[in-house]
Amino acid sequence: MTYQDARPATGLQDAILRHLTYTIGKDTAHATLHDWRMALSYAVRDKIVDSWFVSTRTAYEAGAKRVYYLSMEFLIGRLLGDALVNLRFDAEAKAAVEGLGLSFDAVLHDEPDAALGNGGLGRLAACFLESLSTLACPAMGYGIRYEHGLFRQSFEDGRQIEQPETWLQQRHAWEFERPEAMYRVGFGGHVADQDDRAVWTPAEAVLAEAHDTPVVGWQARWTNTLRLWGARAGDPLDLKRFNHGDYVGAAAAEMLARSISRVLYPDDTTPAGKELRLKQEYFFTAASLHDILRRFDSEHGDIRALPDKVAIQLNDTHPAIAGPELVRLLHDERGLPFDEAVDLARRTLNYTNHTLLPEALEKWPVDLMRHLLPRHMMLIDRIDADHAAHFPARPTPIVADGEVNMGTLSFVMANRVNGVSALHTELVKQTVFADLHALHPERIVNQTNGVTPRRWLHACNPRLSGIITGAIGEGWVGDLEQLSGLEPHLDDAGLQDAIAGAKRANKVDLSNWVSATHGVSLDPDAMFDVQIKRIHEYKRQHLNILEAVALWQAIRANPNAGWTPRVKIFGGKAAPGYVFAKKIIHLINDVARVLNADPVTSPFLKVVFLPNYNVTLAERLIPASDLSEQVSTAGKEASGTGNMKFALNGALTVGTLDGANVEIRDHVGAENFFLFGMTAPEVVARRAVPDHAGQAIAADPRLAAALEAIHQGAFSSDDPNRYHDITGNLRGPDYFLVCSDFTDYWRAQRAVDAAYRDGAHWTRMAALNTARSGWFSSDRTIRGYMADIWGATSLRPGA
Ligand code: F58
Repeated sequence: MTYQDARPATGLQDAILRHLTYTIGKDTAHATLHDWRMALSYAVRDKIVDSWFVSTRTAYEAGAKRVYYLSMEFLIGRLLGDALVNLRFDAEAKAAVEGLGLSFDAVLHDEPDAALGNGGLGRLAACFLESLSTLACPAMGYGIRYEHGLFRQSFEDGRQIEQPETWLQQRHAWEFERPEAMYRVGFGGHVADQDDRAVWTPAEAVLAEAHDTPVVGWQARWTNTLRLWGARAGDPLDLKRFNHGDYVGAAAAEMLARSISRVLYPDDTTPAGKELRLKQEYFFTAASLHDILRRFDSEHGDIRALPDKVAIQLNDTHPAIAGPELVRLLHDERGLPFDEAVDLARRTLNYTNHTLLPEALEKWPVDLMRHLLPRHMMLIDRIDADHAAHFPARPTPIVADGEVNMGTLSFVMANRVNGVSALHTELVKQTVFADLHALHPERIVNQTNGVTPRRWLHACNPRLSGIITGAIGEGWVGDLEQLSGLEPHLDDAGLQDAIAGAKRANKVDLSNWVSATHGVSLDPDAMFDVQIKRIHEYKRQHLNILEAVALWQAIRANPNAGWTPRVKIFGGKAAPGYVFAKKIIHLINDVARVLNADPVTSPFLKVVFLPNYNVTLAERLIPASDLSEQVSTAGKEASGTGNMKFALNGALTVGTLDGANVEIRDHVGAENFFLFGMTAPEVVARRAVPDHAGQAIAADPRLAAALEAIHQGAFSSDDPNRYHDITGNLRGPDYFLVCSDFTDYWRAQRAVDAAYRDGAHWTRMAALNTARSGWFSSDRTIRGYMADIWGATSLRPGA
C-alpha cells in the first residue's frame, strides 16, 4: 500500500492519516488494508459523534418519552458504507481513499459482517434502529455483544459445515466501551419473605458491561444508540488458586461468566443449551431494565410516570422475563404495591410476535425457571393467579403442564401486542392468542414490517438509485412513498432502457463475482431466480429444487422447445441441529452438480448455492435479481422482509398468499406478481385430506417423475438412498404441502418464463414493483409503532 503523498491532503484524508498515526499507531509505509479501514472508520465515526451528542442533549432537554427496543438479535451487517451514505459522505470518502492510493471497494469489503442474528427478526431490529434515527425518535436498542455471531457456513461435498464466526477478532471500530455502565445480574439462590415483598439472594452473579454503537439516521438528522451487553465475572481471577498453580481453576468463574455472551443461539430446534439460553435472556433483559430505570431516575422524579416517559418493545418472547423483572424492581426493590407494580409494568411493555410455529414459541420448564430465577417464578405464579382471578370464565394459564408459556406471559404483561403483517396478525388473533384476544380485544394491533430504503436500495443499488433520483429528485430516500412519482415516467423509453441497463449491469457484476469466487460462470442474460433465507421446511426450498428437477427433465426431453434461460440461485443457513434442513441443502448442491454438468440443459438451467449467506451477500444479490422466490406454505411465514427488498429493487415475485406477500401484491398490482398455491384456510383444509400428497403426485406426472429421480439416486449416485427421507416425507405426511402446491407452482413458473421473454414488458412490471413499494419502508412501520404502540413523538418537526 502506498500513500501518494505528492497530492495535497483533503480534510478527510487528514483525518484518516491522523487516525492511522495516532489511533492505530502505524505509518503509511506499513499500514495494511485493515489499518486503513480502521482509520477511515474512526474518521467517519468522529463525524457521527457530533450528531450523537446533539441528539442525546435534545432528548434530555425535551424530557421526551424514550423508546427501548429489547432484542436478542441485531443483524447489523457492515456499518461503514451505511454510515457514509447516511452522512452523505460517500462520494467524498471514495475520493479521499482513492487519493490515498487505495481501492475504496477493497476498504469497504475489509469490514467483517456483524452477524449478531439468525435471520429476519434480527435484521428487522437493525432496520428499525436506522428508521428510529431517521425519524428522530429518541430510542435505544438493547442486546447482547456476542463474541461469535451466526456460524460461518461452507460446503464439503455439498454438506453444510459450520465454523465459528469471528467478527471481533479484529477490533470493532464502531463501538465505545462504557465501563461505567456496569450492572450485576444474579442467578439462582434463595428468596426470603419480608412482609408482602421478598429479598432475593442470588447464588451467583455476573457483570453486564455496556458497549455503545451510534446509529446514524438519514442525513445525520439524528443518532441513537445500540447498547450491547458483554458478560464478565465480578471477580475475574481466584488469586489463591492461581498462586497454588491451578491456573485453569483460577479463571473458571471468568470463563463461566463470559460464556453468557459468547455465542449467538444458532439453533431453533434442539433443546441443547437451554439453560444457557435462559441465562442469556435474563442477563440482557435485567441489565437493560436497570439501565432504563437509572436513566429514568436521572431525568424524572416519580416512578409512577414510567409509562409516560418509557416505552419498551420486546422483540419476540426472548426478553419476556422483562415482565416479572420490572415488577420485581418496582415492588421488591422500590416498595410499590404489587398491583401497582404490575399495572406500571404492563403500561410500559409491548410485545411483537414473529411466529406461529409451535416449536418456536418459547416455553421454559418450571423447574429450570425456579432454579435460575426463583423470585421471578414466584412473581409469574402470582401474575398468573391474578389474571385467572380477573377472568375466571376463560382460563389462559401462563403456567401449565410444568412449563412457563412465554408468549402468554408476554401477552398478559403487555400494553400492546403486535403481529408483523396483516395476515399474520389475523392468524395471531384466531390461533395462538385466540382466548387472550377474546379477553383483551383492544390489545392486538398490526404493524406490517418494513425495510430501510437507505441500505436496501440507495446504498446497495447505486445504479437504480441514481436513475430514480434523476427522474424524481432525491426526496424518496427519506420518504419512500415518493417512489410513486416514478410511475408517470415509466412510458419514457429512455427511462425504461436505463432501468433495464442498470439491472443488467448489476447482473454482470454478480456474475463476475460468482465466477471469481465460486468458479461458476453465469449468463447475465438468463433470468436470475433467487431464494435467499433461512433453510426451513415451511419456506420450501425443496419445492423450488423439485421444480428445477422437473424443468431439467422437461428440457432434456425436448431441448429445442424455446426454453427461457434461468439461473436458480440459493442462499441460506440451516440450524446446526435441523437434520432435514441440512439434507435439503445437500440435495440442492447435488442437483446443482448434475445439472450444471449437463451440456444439453445447462444453457437453459443452472443451479448455484452460494455459501455463507449474510447481509453483505444479500446486498450483492438483491439488486441483481429478476425473480424473488417467496413460496412458503400459506399461514407459516409471519411476514418476510426479503420479499420487500426484492420488490423494491425491481424483482418480480413468484409467491403464495403468505405473510407480507399479500400486501406486496396488493400494492404492486396482481398483474405484476406471480401468484400460486393454496391460501391459509385452504392449507388447513387440505391437510385434513387423507393421502393429500399421494393424490397430488398421482395427478401430476412431472411431480411423480421428479420425485422418482431423486429417490432413485439420479443426483446421488455415490449413495442412491441419500434422499429417501426427503422423498419419503414428501410422499407421506408432507406437512408443508409441497406436493399439493407443486402443479400450480409449475404453472406459475411457466408464466414467469413467458413474461421474461417479453423484455420490455418485464422491465415495466419490474419498474412498477419499485414504484409501488414505497409503503414497505421501515420508516412507515416505525411511524406506526410510534403512534399506535409507544405514544412517542419525533423530535424533528415534520419527520
Ligand atoms: C422472522 N422470524 C419471521 N425468527 O420468520 C419472518 O416471517 C419475519 O419477517 C421476521 O421474523 C421479522 O418479523 C425470525 O427470524 C428467528 O430467527 C428466531 C430466532 C430465535 C431462534 C428461533 C428463530
